[in-house]
Amino acid sequence: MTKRIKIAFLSPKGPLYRHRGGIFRKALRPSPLTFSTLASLIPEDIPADVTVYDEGVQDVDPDQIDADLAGITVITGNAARCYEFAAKFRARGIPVVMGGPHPTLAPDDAQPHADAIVTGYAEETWPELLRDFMSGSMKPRYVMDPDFSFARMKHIPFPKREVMAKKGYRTLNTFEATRGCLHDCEFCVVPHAWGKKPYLKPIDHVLADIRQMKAKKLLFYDLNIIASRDHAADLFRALAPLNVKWYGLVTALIGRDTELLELAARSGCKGLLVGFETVSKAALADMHKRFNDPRLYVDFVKDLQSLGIAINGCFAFGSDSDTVEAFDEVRDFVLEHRIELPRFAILTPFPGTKLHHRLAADNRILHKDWSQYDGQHVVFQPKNMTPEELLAGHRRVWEEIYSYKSILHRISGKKVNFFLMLAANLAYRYYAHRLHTFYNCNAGMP
Ligand code: B12
Ligand code: SF4
Repeated sequence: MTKRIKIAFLSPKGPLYRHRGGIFRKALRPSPLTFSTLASLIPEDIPADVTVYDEGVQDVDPDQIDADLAGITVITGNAARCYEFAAKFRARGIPVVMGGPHPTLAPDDAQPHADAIVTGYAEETWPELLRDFMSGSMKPRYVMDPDFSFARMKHIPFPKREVMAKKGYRTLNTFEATRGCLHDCEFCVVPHAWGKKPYLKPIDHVLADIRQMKAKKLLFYDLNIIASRDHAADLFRALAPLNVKWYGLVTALIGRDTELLELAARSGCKGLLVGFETVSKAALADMHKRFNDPRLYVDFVKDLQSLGIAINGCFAFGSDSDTVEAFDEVRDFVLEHRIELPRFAILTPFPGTKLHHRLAADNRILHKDWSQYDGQHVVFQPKNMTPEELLAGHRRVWEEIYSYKSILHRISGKKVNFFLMLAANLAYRYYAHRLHTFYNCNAGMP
Protein backbone atom coordinates (compact mmCIF):
# COMPACT_ATOMS: atom_id res chain seq x y z
CA MET A 1 0.00 0.00 0.00
CA THR A 2 1.25 3.51 -0.80
CA LYS A 3 2.47 5.36 2.27
CA ARG A 4 0.31 8.31 3.41
CA ILE A 5 2.23 11.58 3.16
CA LYS A 6 1.90 14.82 5.07
CA ILE A 7 2.04 17.89 2.86
CA ALA A 8 2.38 21.30 4.50
CA PHE A 9 1.49 24.23 2.23
CA LEU A 10 2.88 27.57 3.33
CA SER A 11 2.26 31.16 2.40
CA PRO A 12 4.74 33.32 4.34
CA LYS A 13 3.95 37.03 4.30
CA GLY A 14 5.69 40.39 4.34
CA PRO A 15 4.93 42.68 7.33
CA LEU A 16 1.99 44.56 5.78
CA TYR A 17 0.10 41.38 4.99
CA ARG A 18 0.96 39.40 8.10
CA HIS A 19 -2.03 38.69 10.27
CA ARG A 20 -2.87 40.94 13.23
CA GLY A 21 -3.25 44.65 12.89
CA GLY A 22 -6.08 46.22 10.98
CA ILE A 23 -9.25 47.48 12.55
CA PHE A 24 -11.36 44.38 12.20
CA ARG A 25 -11.19 41.28 14.35
CA LYS A 26 -11.61 39.03 11.35
CA ALA A 27 -9.30 39.38 8.33
CA LEU A 28 -11.03 41.08 5.40
CA ARG A 29 -8.99 38.90 3.09
CA PRO A 30 -10.73 36.49 0.76
CA SER A 31 -9.17 33.06 0.49
CA PRO A 32 -6.51 32.65 -2.21
CA LEU A 33 -7.02 29.73 -4.61
CA THR A 34 -3.41 28.59 -4.73
CA PHE A 35 -3.48 25.79 -2.17
CA SER A 36 -7.08 24.71 -2.66
CA THR A 37 -6.16 24.25 -6.33
CA LEU A 38 -2.93 22.37 -5.58
CA ALA A 39 -4.75 20.15 -3.07
CA SER A 40 -7.31 19.25 -5.73
CA LEU A 41 -4.53 18.20 -8.11
CA ILE A 42 -3.00 15.59 -5.79
CA PRO A 43 -3.50 12.27 -7.61
CA GLU A 44 -6.05 10.00 -5.92
CA ASP A 45 -3.56 7.16 -5.68
CA ILE A 46 -1.27 9.30 -3.52
CA PRO A 47 -2.90 9.42 -0.11
CA ALA A 48 -2.03 12.76 1.46
CA ASP A 49 -2.90 14.81 4.52
CA VAL A 50 -2.78 18.47 3.58
CA THR A 51 -2.37 21.31 6.06
CA VAL A 52 -2.27 24.96 5.04
CA TYR A 53 -0.29 27.58 6.95
CA ASP A 54 -1.03 31.12 5.80
CA GLU A 55 0.75 33.90 7.66
CA GLY A 56 -1.90 36.26 6.33
CA VAL A 57 -4.38 34.82 8.80
CA GLN A 58 -2.39 32.96 11.46
CA ASP A 59 0.95 32.82 13.27
CA VAL A 60 3.24 30.26 11.67
CA ASP A 61 6.31 28.68 13.25
CA PRO A 62 8.00 26.45 10.66
CA ASP A 63 9.99 24.67 13.39
CA GLN A 64 6.75 23.28 14.83
CA ILE A 65 5.41 21.89 11.55
CA ASP A 66 5.56 18.15 11.03
CA ALA A 67 5.58 17.27 7.30
CA ASP A 68 7.05 14.95 4.70
CA LEU A 69 7.01 17.69 2.08
CA ALA A 70 6.70 21.48 2.38
CA GLY A 71 5.17 23.39 -0.54
CA ILE A 72 5.75 27.15 -0.42
CA THR A 73 4.07 29.73 -2.65
CA VAL A 74 6.41 32.60 -3.40
CA ILE A 75 5.62 36.09 -4.62
CA THR A 76 8.51 38.51 -4.97
CA GLY A 77 7.60 40.64 -1.95
CA ASN A 78 7.68 37.65 0.39
CA ALA A 79 10.55 35.72 -1.25
CA ALA A 80 13.01 36.55 1.54
CA ARG A 81 10.63 35.24 4.19
CA CYS A 82 9.92 32.12 2.09
CA TYR A 83 13.64 31.43 1.86
CA GLU A 84 13.92 31.80 5.64
CA PHE A 85 11.12 29.27 6.16
CA ALA A 86 12.61 26.91 3.56
CA ALA A 87 16.00 26.91 5.30
CA LYS A 88 14.32 25.84 8.55
CA PHE A 89 12.51 22.92 6.90
CA ARG A 90 15.59 21.79 5.05
CA ALA A 91 17.69 21.94 8.22
CA ARG A 92 15.25 19.36 9.63
CA GLY A 93 15.48 17.17 6.51
CA ILE A 94 12.04 18.14 5.17
CA PRO A 95 12.21 18.65 1.38
CA VAL A 96 10.90 21.96 0.10
CA VAL A 97 9.07 22.66 -3.17
CA MET A 98 8.54 26.25 -4.27
CA GLY A 99 6.16 27.57 -6.89
CA GLY A 100 4.21 30.69 -7.79
CA PRO A 101 4.98 34.01 -9.50
CA HIS A 102 8.49 34.56 -8.11
CA PRO A 103 10.06 31.17 -8.98
CA THR A 104 8.39 31.57 -12.39
CA LEU A 105 9.88 35.03 -12.92
CA ALA A 106 13.27 34.37 -11.35
CA PRO A 107 13.81 30.59 -11.23
CA ASP A 108 17.54 30.80 -10.59
CA ASP A 109 16.93 33.02 -7.61
CA ALA A 110 14.54 30.51 -6.00
CA GLN A 111 16.35 27.31 -7.01
CA PRO A 112 19.11 27.28 -4.36
CA HIS A 113 16.50 27.60 -1.60
CA ALA A 114 14.39 24.60 -2.60
CA ASP A 115 14.74 20.93 -3.40
CA ALA A 116 12.45 21.48 -6.37
CA ILE A 117 10.87 24.49 -8.01
CA VAL A 118 7.78 24.54 -10.18
CA THR A 119 7.55 27.32 -12.76
CA GLY A 120 4.35 28.49 -14.41
CA TYR A 121 0.96 26.96 -13.74
CA ALA A 122 1.26 23.62 -12.00
CA GLU A 123 -1.86 21.74 -13.18
CA GLU A 124 0.31 19.22 -15.03
CA THR A 125 3.64 19.47 -13.25
CA TRP A 126 2.55 19.22 -9.59
CA PRO A 127 1.01 15.74 -10.02
CA GLU A 128 4.13 14.68 -11.93
CA LEU A 129 6.34 16.03 -9.14
CA LEU A 130 4.35 14.14 -6.51
CA ARG A 131 4.71 10.87 -8.39
CA ASP A 132 8.45 11.45 -8.66
CA PHE A 133 8.61 12.33 -4.97
CA MET A 134 6.85 9.09 -4.05
CA SER A 135 9.32 7.09 -6.12
CA GLY A 136 12.30 8.96 -4.67
CA SER A 137 13.16 10.64 -7.99
CA MET A 138 12.02 14.24 -7.55
CA LYS A 139 13.77 16.50 -10.08
CA PRO A 140 15.09 19.96 -9.20
CA ARG A 141 12.83 21.80 -11.65
CA TYR A 142 9.40 21.30 -13.22
CA VAL A 143 8.51 23.68 -16.04
CA MET A 144 5.01 24.36 -17.41
CA ASP A 145 4.55 23.10 -20.95
CA PRO A 146 4.12 26.23 -23.14
CA ASP A 147 1.07 24.58 -24.73
CA PHE A 148 -0.69 24.06 -21.42
CA SER A 149 -4.38 24.94 -21.56
CA PHE A 150 -7.42 24.05 -19.46
CA ALA A 151 -8.96 22.64 -22.63
CA ARG A 152 -6.43 19.83 -22.76
CA MET A 153 -6.98 18.76 -19.13
CA LYS A 154 -9.02 15.56 -19.03
CA HIS A 155 -10.67 16.66 -15.84
CA ILE A 156 -10.49 20.04 -14.09
CA PRO A 157 -11.15 19.47 -10.42
CA PHE A 158 -12.90 22.09 -8.30
CA PRO A 159 -10.52 23.72 -5.82
CA LYS A 160 -10.62 21.83 -2.50
CA ARG A 161 -11.64 24.84 -0.46
CA GLU A 162 -12.04 22.70 2.63
CA VAL A 163 -8.25 22.88 3.14
CA MET A 164 -8.61 26.63 3.61
CA ALA A 165 -11.71 26.51 5.78
CA LYS A 166 -11.86 27.81 9.32
CA LYS A 167 -8.79 29.96 8.87
CA GLY A 168 -10.54 33.29 9.27
CA TYR A 169 -10.86 34.41 5.65
CA ARG A 170 -13.69 36.76 4.83
CA THR A 171 -14.93 34.34 2.22
CA LEU A 172 -14.05 31.06 0.54
CA ASN A 173 -16.08 32.10 -2.49
CA THR A 174 -13.19 32.97 -4.76
CA PHE A 175 -13.21 31.67 -8.31
CA GLU A 176 -11.35 32.02 -11.58
CA ALA A 177 -12.78 31.86 -15.08
CA THR A 178 -9.50 32.74 -16.80
CA ARG A 179 -5.83 33.10 -16.05
CA GLY A 180 -3.24 35.26 -17.76
CA CYS A 181 -3.74 38.32 -19.95
CA LEU A 182 -3.16 39.24 -23.58
CA HIS A 183 -1.65 42.67 -22.97
CA ASP A 184 2.00 43.50 -22.47
CA CYS A 185 2.28 46.34 -19.98
CA GLU A 186 5.94 47.02 -19.31
CA PHE A 187 5.79 46.70 -15.51
CA CYS A 188 3.50 43.68 -15.39
CA VAL A 189 4.65 40.22 -14.34
CA VAL A 190 1.82 38.46 -16.15
CA PRO A 191 3.02 38.48 -19.80
CA HIS A 192 6.49 37.39 -18.76
CA ALA A 193 5.42 34.73 -16.30
CA TRP A 194 2.60 33.12 -18.23
CA GLY A 195 2.84 34.41 -21.83
CA LYS A 196 0.60 36.87 -23.61
CA LYS A 197 -2.52 34.76 -23.77
CA PRO A 198 -5.51 34.12 -21.59
CA TYR A 199 -6.10 30.58 -20.30
CA LEU A 200 -9.83 29.98 -20.39
CA LYS A 201 -11.76 27.69 -18.09
CA PRO A 202 -14.91 26.19 -19.63
CA ILE A 203 -17.86 28.31 -18.55
CA ASP A 204 -19.93 25.26 -17.57
CA HIS A 205 -17.17 24.28 -15.18
CA VAL A 206 -17.01 27.75 -13.59
CA LEU A 207 -20.77 27.82 -13.16
CA ALA A 208 -20.87 24.34 -11.70
CA ASP A 209 -18.22 25.38 -9.17
CA ILE A 210 -20.22 28.48 -8.18
CA ARG A 211 -23.37 26.36 -7.83
CA GLN A 212 -21.75 23.65 -5.72
CA MET A 213 -20.42 26.36 -3.39
CA LYS A 214 -23.94 27.89 -3.27
CA ALA A 215 -22.13 31.20 -3.65
CA LYS A 216 -24.28 34.31 -3.76
CA LYS A 217 -21.48 36.86 -3.34
CA LEU A 218 -18.22 36.03 -5.05
CA LEU A 219 -14.88 37.26 -6.17
CA PHE A 220 -13.13 36.42 -9.43
CA TYR A 221 -9.33 36.40 -9.10
CA ASP A 222 -8.82 36.54 -12.87
CA LEU A 223 -6.05 39.01 -13.71
CA ASN A 224 -8.20 40.51 -16.46
CA ILE A 225 -11.57 38.83 -16.71
CA ILE A 226 -12.25 40.43 -20.12
CA ALA A 227 -8.93 39.27 -21.64
CA SER A 228 -11.05 37.20 -24.02
CA ARG A 229 -14.03 39.35 -24.94
CA ASP A 230 -16.15 36.42 -26.18
CA HIS A 231 -15.45 34.28 -23.15
CA ALA A 232 -16.29 37.21 -20.86
CA ALA A 233 -19.56 37.92 -22.69
CA ASP A 234 -20.55 34.23 -22.47
CA LEU A 235 -19.61 34.12 -18.80
CA PHE A 236 -21.66 37.23 -17.97
CA ARG A 237 -24.67 35.87 -19.85
CA ALA A 238 -24.40 32.58 -18.00
CA LEU A 239 -24.01 34.27 -14.62
CA ALA A 240 -27.12 36.45 -14.97
CA PRO A 241 -29.72 33.79 -14.05
CA LEU A 242 -27.73 32.78 -10.92
CA ASN A 243 -28.62 36.05 -9.28
CA VAL A 244 -25.19 36.53 -7.70
CA LYS A 245 -23.20 39.61 -6.79
CA TRP A 246 -19.63 39.49 -8.04
CA TYR A 247 -16.41 41.47 -7.94
CA GLY A 248 -13.46 41.15 -10.33
CA LEU A 249 -10.53 42.71 -12.18
CA VAL A 250 -10.69 44.30 -15.64
CA THR A 251 -8.90 46.80 -17.84
CA ALA A 252 -10.43 50.19 -18.59
CA LEU A 253 -11.17 48.80 -22.08
CA ILE A 254 -14.49 47.56 -20.76
CA GLY A 255 -15.55 51.22 -20.73
CA ARG A 256 -15.41 51.31 -24.53
CA ASP A 257 -17.59 48.24 -24.91
CA THR A 258 -21.06 49.29 -23.84
CA GLU A 259 -22.57 45.88 -24.54
CA LEU A 260 -20.00 44.05 -22.42
CA LEU A 261 -20.27 46.55 -19.59
CA GLU A 262 -24.04 46.23 -19.51
CA LEU A 263 -23.78 42.45 -19.60
CA ALA A 264 -21.39 42.64 -16.65
CA ALA A 265 -23.81 44.85 -14.71
CA ARG A 266 -26.79 42.61 -15.50
CA SER A 267 -24.82 39.55 -14.40
CA GLY A 268 -24.46 41.00 -10.91
CA CYS A 269 -21.15 42.86 -11.08
CA LYS A 270 -20.93 45.15 -8.04
CA GLY A 271 -17.28 46.15 -8.06
CA LEU A 272 -14.33 46.20 -10.43
CA LEU A 273 -10.63 46.64 -9.84
CA VAL A 274 -9.38 48.79 -12.70
CA GLY A 275 -5.74 49.57 -13.50
CA PHE A 276 -5.96 53.29 -14.37
CA GLU A 277 -2.27 53.56 -13.38
CA THR A 278 -2.03 57.31 -14.03
CA VAL A 279 -3.91 60.22 -15.56
CA SER A 280 -1.02 61.18 -17.83
CA LYS A 281 -0.94 60.05 -21.43
CA ALA A 282 2.86 60.25 -21.49
CA ALA A 283 3.21 58.06 -18.40
CA LEU A 284 0.83 55.51 -19.91
CA ALA A 285 3.02 55.44 -23.01
CA ASP A 286 6.05 54.82 -20.74
CA MET A 287 4.19 51.86 -19.29
CA HIS A 288 3.30 50.45 -22.73
CA LYS A 289 -0.31 50.84 -21.68
CA ARG A 290 -1.49 53.08 -24.47
CA PHE A 291 -4.84 51.33 -24.59
CA ASN A 292 -5.72 53.31 -21.48
CA ASP A 293 -6.89 56.74 -22.58
CA PRO A 294 -7.18 59.26 -19.74
CA ARG A 295 -9.58 61.38 -21.83
CA LEU A 296 -12.09 58.53 -21.56
CA TYR A 297 -11.66 57.97 -17.82
CA VAL A 298 -14.28 60.51 -16.77
CA ASP A 299 -17.10 58.97 -18.81
CA PHE A 300 -15.98 55.48 -17.86
CA VAL A 301 -16.12 56.30 -14.16
CA LYS A 302 -19.55 57.87 -14.59
CA ASP A 303 -20.81 54.81 -16.50
CA LEU A 304 -19.63 52.41 -13.79
CA GLN A 305 -21.12 54.56 -11.08
CA SER A 306 -24.46 54.82 -12.84
CA LEU A 307 -24.55 51.02 -13.08
CA GLY A 308 -23.88 50.71 -9.33
CA ILE A 309 -20.42 49.21 -9.87
CA ALA A 310 -17.92 50.37 -7.24
CA ILE A 311 -14.42 51.16 -8.48
CA ASN A 312 -11.27 49.81 -6.86
CA GLY A 313 -9.01 52.12 -8.87
CA CYS A 314 -5.29 51.33 -9.02
CA PHE A 315 -2.67 54.00 -9.63
CA ALA A 316 1.11 53.73 -9.82
CA PHE A 317 3.67 56.49 -9.34
CA GLY A 318 7.21 56.69 -10.67
CA SER A 319 7.08 56.42 -14.47
CA ASP A 320 9.74 58.25 -16.38
CA SER A 321 7.27 60.98 -17.32
CA ASP A 322 6.12 61.48 -13.74
CA THR A 323 7.33 64.59 -11.97
CA VAL A 324 6.38 65.62 -8.44
CA GLU A 325 3.23 67.11 -9.96
CA ALA A 326 1.90 63.59 -10.61
CA PHE A 327 0.85 63.09 -6.98
CA ASP A 328 -1.56 66.03 -6.92
CA GLU A 329 -2.87 65.25 -10.39
CA VAL A 330 -3.86 61.73 -9.40
CA ARG A 331 -5.20 62.81 -6.01
CA ASP A 332 -7.35 65.50 -7.63
CA PHE A 333 -8.71 63.04 -10.20
CA VAL A 334 -9.64 60.54 -7.49
CA LEU A 335 -11.35 63.22 -5.41
CA GLU A 336 -13.11 64.96 -8.26
CA HIS A 337 -14.51 61.74 -9.70
CA ARG A 338 -15.09 60.16 -6.32
CA ILE A 339 -13.37 56.82 -6.92
CA GLU A 340 -14.81 54.64 -4.16
CA LEU A 341 -11.76 52.57 -3.24
CA PRO A 342 -8.51 53.87 -4.71
CA ARG A 343 -5.11 52.30 -4.09
CA PHE A 344 -1.69 53.62 -4.91
CA ALA A 345 1.53 51.80 -5.65
CA ILE A 346 5.07 52.76 -6.38
CA LEU A 347 6.09 51.41 -9.76
CA THR A 348 8.02 48.21 -9.04
CA PRO A 349 10.40 46.55 -11.49
CA PHE A 350 9.58 42.94 -10.59
CA PRO A 351 12.30 40.57 -11.82
CA GLY A 352 11.70 39.20 -15.29
CA THR A 353 9.59 42.14 -16.43
CA LYS A 354 10.50 44.38 -19.35
CA LEU A 355 10.64 47.26 -16.89
CA HIS A 356 13.23 45.43 -14.82
CA HIS A 357 15.39 44.71 -17.87
CA ARG A 358 15.23 48.31 -19.08
CA LEU A 359 16.07 49.84 -15.71
CA ALA A 360 18.83 47.29 -15.11
CA ALA A 361 20.36 48.12 -18.51
CA ASP A 362 20.33 51.79 -17.48
CA ASN A 363 21.86 50.96 -14.09
CA ARG A 364 18.78 52.30 -12.31
CA ILE A 365 17.94 49.31 -10.10
CA LEU A 366 18.94 50.39 -6.61
CA HIS A 367 18.98 46.94 -4.99
CA LYS A 368 17.49 43.47 -5.11
CA ASP A 369 16.21 43.17 -1.58
CA TRP A 370 13.01 41.38 -2.66
CA SER A 371 11.27 42.17 0.62
CA GLN A 372 10.99 45.72 -0.69
CA TYR A 373 9.57 44.66 -4.07
CA ASP A 374 6.03 45.05 -2.83
CA GLY A 375 4.73 48.14 -4.56
CA GLN A 376 5.25 50.29 -1.49
CA HIS A 377 9.02 50.93 -1.67
CA VAL A 378 11.27 52.71 -4.13
CA VAL A 379 13.69 50.15 -5.52
CA PHE A 380 14.86 52.04 -8.62
CA GLN A 381 16.16 55.49 -9.50
CA PRO A 382 13.21 57.55 -10.79
CA LYS A 383 13.91 59.88 -13.71
CA ASN A 384 12.32 63.14 -12.66
CA MET A 385 12.41 63.04 -8.89
CA THR A 386 14.47 61.59 -6.09
CA PRO A 387 13.60 58.25 -4.46
CA GLU A 388 12.75 60.20 -1.30
CA GLU A 389 10.30 62.43 -3.21
CA LEU A 390 8.66 59.40 -4.78
CA LEU A 391 8.23 57.64 -1.46
CA ALA A 392 6.98 60.76 0.32
CA GLY A 393 4.57 61.76 -2.47
CA HIS A 394 3.05 58.29 -2.61
CA ARG A 395 2.58 58.23 1.17
CA ARG A 396 1.06 61.69 1.17
CA VAL A 397 -1.54 60.70 -1.44
CA TRP A 398 -2.53 57.63 0.61
CA GLU A 399 -2.94 59.79 3.70
CA GLU A 400 -4.87 62.57 2.00
CA ILE A 401 -7.20 60.24 0.14
CA TYR A 402 -7.90 58.23 3.28
CA SER A 403 -8.81 61.16 5.53
CA TYR A 404 -12.33 60.74 7.00
CA LYS A 405 -13.51 63.74 4.99
CA SER A 406 -12.27 62.29 1.74
CA ILE A 407 -13.74 58.86 2.48
CA LEU A 408 -17.21 60.31 3.05
CA HIS A 409 -16.91 62.56 0.02
CA ARG A 410 -16.02 59.59 -2.19
CA ILE A 411 -18.65 57.12 -1.04
CA SER A 412 -21.71 59.04 0.14
CA GLY A 413 -24.96 59.21 -1.82
CA LYS A 414 -24.03 56.60 -4.40
CA LYS A 415 -25.66 53.51 -5.83
CA VAL A 416 -22.94 51.31 -4.29
CA ASN A 417 -23.30 49.49 -0.96
CA PHE A 418 -22.36 52.26 1.49
CA PHE A 419 -21.52 50.05 4.47
CA LEU A 420 -19.35 47.70 2.44
CA MET A 421 -17.47 50.65 0.97
CA LEU A 422 -17.13 52.26 4.39
CA ALA A 423 -15.66 49.07 5.87
CA ALA A 424 -13.24 48.68 2.96
CA ASN A 425 -12.21 52.35 3.17
CA LEU A 426 -11.64 52.17 6.91
CA ALA A 427 -9.49 49.08 6.43
CA TYR A 428 -7.41 50.87 3.77
CA ARG A 429 -7.28 53.97 5.99
CA TYR A 430 -5.69 51.97 8.78
CA TYR A 431 -2.79 50.98 6.53
CA ALA A 432 -2.68 54.33 4.71
CA HIS A 433 -1.79 56.09 7.95
CA ARG A 434 0.64 53.44 9.13
CA LEU A 435 2.71 52.60 6.07
CA HIS A 436 5.80 53.93 7.86
CA THR A 437 5.26 51.62 10.84
CA PHE A 438 5.03 48.55 8.62
CA TYR A 439 8.05 49.69 6.70
CA ASN A 440 10.75 50.82 9.01
CA CYS A 441 12.80 52.21 6.18
CA ASN A 442 14.38 55.20 4.65
CA ALA A 443 13.18 55.98 1.13
CA GLY A 444 12.79 52.29 0.52
CA MET A 445 16.52 51.68 0.61
CA PRO A 446 17.72 48.79 2.81
C1 B12 B 1 -4.76 36.63 -3.43
C2 B12 B 1 -3.61 37.50 -3.91
C3 B12 B 1 -2.86 38.15 -2.94
C4 B12 B 1 -3.03 37.90 -1.45
C5 B12 B 1 -2.21 36.67 -1.03
C6 B12 B 1 -1.16 36.26 -2.07
C7 B12 B 1 -0.09 35.29 -1.59
N1 B12 B 1 0.22 34.27 -2.34
O1 B12 B 1 0.50 35.49 -0.57
C8 B12 B 1 -2.46 39.23 -0.83
C9 B12 B 1 -3.60 40.20 -0.60
C10 B12 B 1 -1.67 39.11 0.45
C11 B12 B 1 -1.61 39.75 -1.99
C12 B12 B 1 -0.69 40.76 -1.81
C13 B12 B 1 0.11 41.24 -2.86
N2 B12 B 1 0.09 40.82 -4.12
CO1 B12 B 1 -1.08 39.45 -4.79
N3 B12 B 1 -2.28 38.36 -5.67
C14 B12 B 1 -3.28 37.62 -5.28
C15 B12 B 1 -4.01 37.06 -6.52
C16 B12 B 1 -5.11 38.08 -6.88
C17 B12 B 1 -4.67 35.70 -6.46
C18 B12 B 1 -3.77 34.51 -6.07
C19 B12 B 1 -4.51 33.25 -6.44
O2 B12 B 1 -5.23 32.68 -5.65
N4 B12 B 1 -4.38 32.82 -7.73
C20 B12 B 1 -5.01 31.63 -8.27
C21 B12 B 1 -4.04 30.45 -8.15
C22 B12 B 1 -4.68 29.18 -8.65
O3 B12 B 1 -2.92 30.75 -9.00
P1 B12 B 1 -1.45 30.87 -8.39
O4 B12 B 1 -1.44 31.40 -7.03
O5 B12 B 1 -0.57 31.53 -9.41
O6 B12 B 1 -1.00 29.31 -8.28
C23 B12 B 1 -0.76 28.50 -9.42
C24 B12 B 1 0.71 28.49 -9.87
O7 B12 B 1 1.37 29.75 -9.71
C25 B12 B 1 1.33 27.41 -9.04
N5 B12 B 1 1.83 27.68 -7.69
C26 B12 B 1 1.71 28.76 -6.91
N6 B12 B 1 2.29 28.54 -5.72
C27 B12 B 1 2.77 27.30 -5.73
C28 B12 B 1 3.44 26.55 -4.74
C29 B12 B 1 3.81 25.25 -5.02
C30 B12 B 1 4.50 24.45 -3.97
C31 B12 B 1 3.54 24.68 -6.30
C32 B12 B 1 3.92 23.28 -6.60
C33 B12 B 1 2.87 25.41 -7.28
C34 B12 B 1 2.50 26.72 -6.98
O8 B12 B 1 0.29 26.46 -8.92
C35 B12 B 1 -1.00 27.07 -8.97
C36 B12 B 1 -1.84 26.26 -9.95
O9 B12 B 1 -1.34 26.38 -11.25
C37 B12 B 1 -2.84 37.09 -7.57
C38 B12 B 1 -3.33 37.21 -8.98
C39 B12 B 1 -3.73 35.87 -9.56
N7 B12 B 1 -4.88 35.83 -10.17
O10 B12 B 1 -3.02 34.87 -9.41
C40 B12 B 1 -2.02 38.30 -7.12
C41 B12 B 1 -0.49 38.31 -7.28
C42 B12 B 1 0.06 36.99 -6.77
N8 B12 B 1 -0.10 39.38 -6.36
C43 B12 B 1 0.82 40.14 -6.83
C44 B12 B 1 1.29 41.31 -6.20
C45 B12 B 1 2.19 42.22 -7.03
C46 B12 B 1 0.92 41.59 -4.89
C47 B12 B 1 1.35 42.81 -4.06
C48 B12 B 1 2.77 43.32 -4.25
C49 B12 B 1 0.32 43.91 -4.38
C50 B12 B 1 0.55 45.22 -3.66
N9 B12 B 1 0.96 46.24 -4.40
O11 B12 B 1 0.36 45.32 -2.50
C51 B12 B 1 1.14 42.27 -2.63
C52 B12 B 1 2.40 41.54 -2.09
C53 B12 B 1 3.01 42.19 -0.93
C54 B12 B 1 4.00 41.33 -0.17
N10 B12 B 1 4.97 41.97 0.41
O12 B12 B 1 3.91 40.13 -0.04
C55 B12 B 1 1.34 39.63 -8.16
C56 B12 B 1 2.64 38.82 -7.98
C57 B12 B 1 3.84 39.55 -8.49
C58 B12 B 1 5.15 38.95 -8.08
N11 B12 B 1 6.18 39.26 -8.80
O13 B12 B 1 5.30 38.25 -7.12
C59 B12 B 1 0.12 38.79 -8.65
C60 B12 B 1 0.49 37.68 -9.63
C61 B12 B 1 -0.85 39.81 -9.33
C62 B12 B 1 -0.30 40.59 -10.52
N12 B12 B 1 -1.17 41.15 -11.30
O14 B12 B 1 0.83 40.77 -10.80
N13 B12 B 1 -1.90 39.12 -3.14
S1 SF4 C 1 -3.66 44.67 -18.60
FE1 SF4 C 1 -3.21 44.25 -16.43
S2 SF4 C 1 -2.80 42.04 -16.28
FE2 SF4 C 1 -2.73 42.60 -18.46
S3 SF4 C 1 -0.56 42.96 -18.88
FE3 SF4 C 1 -1.46 44.96 -18.36
S4 SF4 C 1 -1.21 45.21 -16.13
FE4 SF4 C 1 -0.84 43.04 -16.66
